[in-house]
Amino acid sequence: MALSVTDDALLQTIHLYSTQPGKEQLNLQLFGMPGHGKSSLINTCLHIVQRGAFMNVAGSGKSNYPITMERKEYELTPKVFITDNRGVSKMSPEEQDEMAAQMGQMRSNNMVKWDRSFREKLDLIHRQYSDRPKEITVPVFVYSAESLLTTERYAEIEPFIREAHKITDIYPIIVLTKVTSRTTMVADCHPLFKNFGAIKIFQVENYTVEKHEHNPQTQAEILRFLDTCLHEAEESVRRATKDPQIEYVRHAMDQVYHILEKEQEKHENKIREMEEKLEKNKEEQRQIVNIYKDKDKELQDLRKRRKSKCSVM
Ligand SMILES: Nc1nc2c(ncn2[C@@H]2O[C@H](COP(=O)(O)OP(=O)(O)O)[C@@H](O)[C@H]2O)c(=O)[nH]1
Ligand SMILES: [Mg+2]
Repeated sequence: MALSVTDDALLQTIHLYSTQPGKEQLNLQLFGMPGHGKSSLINTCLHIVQRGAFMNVAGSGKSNYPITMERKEYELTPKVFITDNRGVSKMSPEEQDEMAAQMGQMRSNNMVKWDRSFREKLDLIHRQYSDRPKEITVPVFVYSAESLLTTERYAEIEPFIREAHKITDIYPIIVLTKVTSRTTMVADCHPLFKNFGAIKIFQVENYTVEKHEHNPQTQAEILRFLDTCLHEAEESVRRATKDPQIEYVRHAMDQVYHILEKEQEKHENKIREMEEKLEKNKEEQRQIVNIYKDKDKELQDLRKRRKSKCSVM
């Protein structure tokens, strides 16, 4: 594998990278829909950084089985890890929630669980807050240039990008994959992602099981991408404006607030319904009483009339 002077320098920077005191490792968290090339991106990064033979370490092509709940971490260097997350099919609130948990480093047993109950979520915060992992998280969003970025898709992705930024204080780094055959689509994607604030965009033709002969463009782009991730991580530590875990707790608290608000609304509606029912019952009672009164009056009149008839006779 030939290395240009620039590539060689970048590769060295990556290998020599060491986290700042207090932080043990850097974690590049990959997100994106199934089949968009996350596992392939990991294989490509491992192959380029470690300079060994190409291997399908991350299990590329196995993404069509959504039951895979695993979240796997791969070591690029002793200080830099790259994490493959379960493919996201729809950017549903549950999935966004789970991504928020992962970016806030609030996860349990490395298992991805979309439907974590509220109680579990709070317990997790409790348990992990005292034993906080010292990772720096850089969110990376993987998007295939073969997939049309429609308005609906755009609307689905937007909250994720916003949330990822809110939690990590880093705009997700965008990696567009499968770019060779889709150059026009790639150009269309750029302004859309930039609109989200995600201005760091890379175009990668991944190495795949079928096609992994040396590609100087892929190599250069991957090295630039990794170098940018390191820079972003260091910048965020330097800014130190946000603590991802506190941001996650905030996110969870917002949810408690919304759940309580909804519950209260439900109760208020129920009370209103019962009050209306009570009012209706009272009205019915009033009507029955009136009917009785009328009947009673009729009866008395009848008696009076009978009495007078009798006295006449
Ligand atoms: N041509 C091409 N194929 C790719 C690229 N990246 C991934 N693939 C193929 O797309 C399919 C899904 O990739 P995979 O990495 O498993 O996606 P994941 O579900 O996001 O992990 C596999 O068949 C890969 O070989 C790429 O950049 N170019
Ligand atoms: Mg995969």
